Amino acid sequence: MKLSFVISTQPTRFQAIAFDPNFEGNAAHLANLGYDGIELGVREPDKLDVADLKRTLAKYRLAVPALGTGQAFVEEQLSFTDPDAAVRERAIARVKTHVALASVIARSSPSTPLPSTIAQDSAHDAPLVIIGLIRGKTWAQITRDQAHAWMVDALRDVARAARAQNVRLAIEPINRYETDWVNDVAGALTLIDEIGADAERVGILFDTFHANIEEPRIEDSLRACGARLFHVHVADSNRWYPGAGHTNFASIVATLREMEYAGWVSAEILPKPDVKRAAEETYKTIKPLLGK
Ligand code: LER
Ligand code: MN
Repeated sequence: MKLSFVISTQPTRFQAIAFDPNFEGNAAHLANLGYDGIELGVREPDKLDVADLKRTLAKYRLAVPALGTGQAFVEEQLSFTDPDAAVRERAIARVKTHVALASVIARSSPSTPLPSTIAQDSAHDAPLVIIGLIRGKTWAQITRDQAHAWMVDALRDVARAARAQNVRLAIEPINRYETDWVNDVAGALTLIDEIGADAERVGILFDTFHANIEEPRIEDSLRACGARLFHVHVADSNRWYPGAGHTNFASIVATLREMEYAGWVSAEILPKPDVKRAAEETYKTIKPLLGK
């Protein structure tokens, strides 16, 4: 298992993600601590200086395991279920730019070369685009069934684009205070079945913060993901760094090990007391559990 830390590439209202204009400073700090990668929260991929980003990632030998898309919802209200068709189309088009960016970054990533035994079009280890808040919510003026149908259609469309570029999608169950559906692993598994994409293309991002609110037993819900578990976000029960609350990370990582999960564990946490300290404390608590 590898360890990464979520950083936003621009200022955001989403609190559990650090933005520091000194991206290179953050990268240097994370690399010095021993992190393997940076997960990026990107609102508008087309506005990123990709060459500069790739230069920094290569300099510090950091991979990008996943791209977050939620800021397009938080900052611009783009979603797959908006009653306005033009907004839905913009949301789909936006996530396709995330897919394209994930593919470009992965190809240049120095620390995640594809093993030679794995064909270039294999989904194994392919970069992830996260589908969280961007999937949208229900609305008073449209039926829940209609919103659900739009969400499923959008996901099928984006999954096709992901397949063409060897990118995977990770559906993130998000707690009830942030969205009014797909709050738990059971809901995400049902949705994935409905999308009908190949098993290796669409899976689950399991976030321990949301799970602490929604899942009866975190370990059982992790096991329920099985091979659909594509990615893990760690945050403690208060969304501070692991170790600052009462979530049992030793038991969580032991369960991941038991499941032979070989993916990434990514800290998506409040930048408290500050980004650097949050990254240091996370590393201290999580890295020894992950082993090599
Ligand atoms: C994003 O990964 C997340 O966990 C959500 O809380 C976004 O609001
Ligand atoms: Mn998350």
